[in-house]
Amino acid sequence: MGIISRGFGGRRRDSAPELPPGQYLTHDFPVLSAGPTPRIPLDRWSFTITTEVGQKHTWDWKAFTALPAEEITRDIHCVTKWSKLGTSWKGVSLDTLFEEVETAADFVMAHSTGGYTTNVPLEDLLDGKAWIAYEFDGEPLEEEHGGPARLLVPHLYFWKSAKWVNGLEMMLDDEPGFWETAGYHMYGDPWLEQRYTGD
Ligand SMILES: Nc1nc2c(c(=O)[nH]1)N[C@H]1C(S)=C(S)[C@@H](COP(=O)(O)O)O[C@H]1N2
Ligand SMILES: [Mo]
Repeated sequence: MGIISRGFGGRRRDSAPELPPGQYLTHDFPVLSAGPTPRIPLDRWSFTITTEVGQKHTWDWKAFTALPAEEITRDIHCVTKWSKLGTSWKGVSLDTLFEEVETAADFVMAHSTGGYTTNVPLEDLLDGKAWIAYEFDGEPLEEEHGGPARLLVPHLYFWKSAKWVNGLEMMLDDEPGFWETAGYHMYGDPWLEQRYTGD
């Protein structure tokens, strides 16, 4: 060794080849919430996919956790520049949830208890790319991190992974959610550094 490279400002930061541009490595798990943490009892939890013609597909906690679940290990990247590598989750693939859904719409608005929303193209939720996660590191997902269940879309910036998600609404046109309305990028690919509108 002997050579220590310094980042901007002279601060040393962990970096790794698997980090997207502009990101630094963190080993803790920061909590980022735009509002208070809702407490959602499991007997009042439900998740609904609403199609563009108003058809609803709803799962309560019992039905949801009876679906086949997957163990997921992925890197996550927050737009505030922290990345966390190899995070472990358990959840239901969106492929499973969309099996019984008929839709011609290409865009999705995720809705959360508390009013948070975020938009994602449907194709970014399918083919093994997204889950409704309810365990982290082998434990029930903590409320601060979105428990009982959150959307997990690890290939996009983490603001797309809506905590306390309670539904997906199919949309014919792409519309901005909470942060996208405030100037965040409509798509949010961390490898292309799509942080803000115009990136
Ligand atoms: N409902 C809801 N989901 C949310 C947020 C939020 O404020 N409310 N923040 C987003 C942002 S900006 C990030 S970086 C991640 C943070 O998740 P964490 O608190 O588990 O680290 O959640 C995303 N999902
Ligand atoms: Mo974020």
